Amino acid sequence: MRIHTISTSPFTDQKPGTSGLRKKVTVFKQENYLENFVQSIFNALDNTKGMTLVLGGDGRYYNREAIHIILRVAAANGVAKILLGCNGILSTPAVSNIIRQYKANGGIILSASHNPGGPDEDFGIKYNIDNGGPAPEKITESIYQQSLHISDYKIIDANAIDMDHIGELTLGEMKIHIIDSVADYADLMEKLFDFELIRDYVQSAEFKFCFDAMHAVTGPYAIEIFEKRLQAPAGTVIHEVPMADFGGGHPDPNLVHAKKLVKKMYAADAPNFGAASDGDGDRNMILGRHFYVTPSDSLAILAANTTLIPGYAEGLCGVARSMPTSQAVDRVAKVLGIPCYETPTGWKFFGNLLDAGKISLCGEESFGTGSNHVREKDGLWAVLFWLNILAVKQQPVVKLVHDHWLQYGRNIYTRHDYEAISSKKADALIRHLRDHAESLKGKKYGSYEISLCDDFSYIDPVDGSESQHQGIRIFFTNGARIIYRLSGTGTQGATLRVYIEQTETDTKKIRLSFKRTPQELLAGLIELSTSLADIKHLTGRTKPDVIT
Ligand code: VG1
Ligand code: CO
Repeated sequence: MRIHTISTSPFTDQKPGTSGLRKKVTVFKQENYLENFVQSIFNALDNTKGMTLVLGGDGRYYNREAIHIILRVAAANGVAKILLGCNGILSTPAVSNIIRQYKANGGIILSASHNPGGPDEDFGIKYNIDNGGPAPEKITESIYQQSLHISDYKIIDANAIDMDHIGELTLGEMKIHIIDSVADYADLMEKLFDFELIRDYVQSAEFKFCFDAMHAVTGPYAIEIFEKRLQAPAGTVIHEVPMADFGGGHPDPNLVHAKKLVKKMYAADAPNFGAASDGDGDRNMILGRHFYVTPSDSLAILAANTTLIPGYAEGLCGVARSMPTSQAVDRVAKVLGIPCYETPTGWKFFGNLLDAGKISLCGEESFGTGSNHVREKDGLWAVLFWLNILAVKQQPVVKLVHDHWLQYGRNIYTRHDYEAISSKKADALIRHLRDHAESLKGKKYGSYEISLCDDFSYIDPVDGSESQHQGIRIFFTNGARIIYRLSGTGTQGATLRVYIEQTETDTKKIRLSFKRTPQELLAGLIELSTSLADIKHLTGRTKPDVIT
């Protein structure tokens, strides 16, 4: 095996964002671009010699080519063994599980998650550590620093391997185990949930279920779990074949992009339960018949019903949510008498809390829910959690949610995204808010009075690391909140996310809210969110591109 040391020069744009490095495929295809980043990962790790790593991706365009490059760089850096998903496919939660199950030293996930795929679309790469979770900021920052100072990378010559058959091969001195992408993950799900009960439920005449895999990574997982192991009728899973371009769609499970599923769920003969997952399988959207469950509510409902699930029968030690996620789960934690942590956006902030046994369930408003079973958010896990609850309770989704609100109170919630605005304008908007935070306190707008405005910063309670500038928060005296932050996953300009939340504890008003949409219920606060940040003037936009 000949190891080549190739001279290279740094790219200045390899700073990992909320979830790894995401760029257009055309950027990744530049000479040395991927090689540089992979070598920077290895340089940031103490010692790559003898390591075992997990490798796989969501099957998007450039997945296979990237795997070949990564294998050759890994072999040259002395990595001993790679566990590679068959066909190069592994969902993000499956990677997390495999790292943990086989005690690997880490893993590399190739995905740009919910972003579209194809020659002119997005690609991404992310490093996960030995707990199975995304590398913490300390490591991503070190990878970035390495990328800024890299002068060469190591690579071996090798032909493309056959990754489409389970088995073992060697590349130079490195072993490659091509593993079944689905089996270990499906086995784990069987350990956590009551498959027998769910099997009966999904086969009963009165229950109909539809899962939209969005031509992304979860197709094979969903077929194995829902149609094979749980014996749901054939056709329960739609868009089940993973495609390099996700069939031309955005693999983003929300009301805008999961069109076919949403149409089905709002039709006259709609199924009782609908769900979808994203490009890499870590997100989930939950729908009932003619009813959409807000992700923040979904998290709270899972927390409130945990003890119905065999794998969580002992209850929760604590919960966490990302800062912009609604405070619905806080209410449940309060009733349960357990701590509730508030972290910056991104799953990497939950890892320490999960490892330290401070929390066992966590989630984000962006269709992400997970637990201590792995160290990533987990789409199919959340769907199974819901199925298990429904199988025990035998109630329509809408009733379950309404009853939850009546018992715990309702956090009416929406997120408005302004996509692909110029970075300069977006930065100016946030800076403007930050600079005026102090002066906003005490200001009154109709029935809304600002009690506090700040820029969220977080000190990790486990390792003391500090993360600043995580979003501008505006609190109102009546419990409402507006939050502004810029996305860290986009590949074009900046995306401004505005999170709007209002609390309601009066059961009479909660009942009245059943018939109205969050957009109607929050109209006044939404209006205020645009005027407070001067969105129209500073970005030129009159309405958001995506509302969830
Ligand atoms: C978004 C979401 C965040 C999520 C992240 C990764 O980040 O808001 O909650 O953790 O995507 O999810 P941002 O910085 O664009 O707001 V995924 O499914 O892309 O791995
Ligand atoms: Co994702």
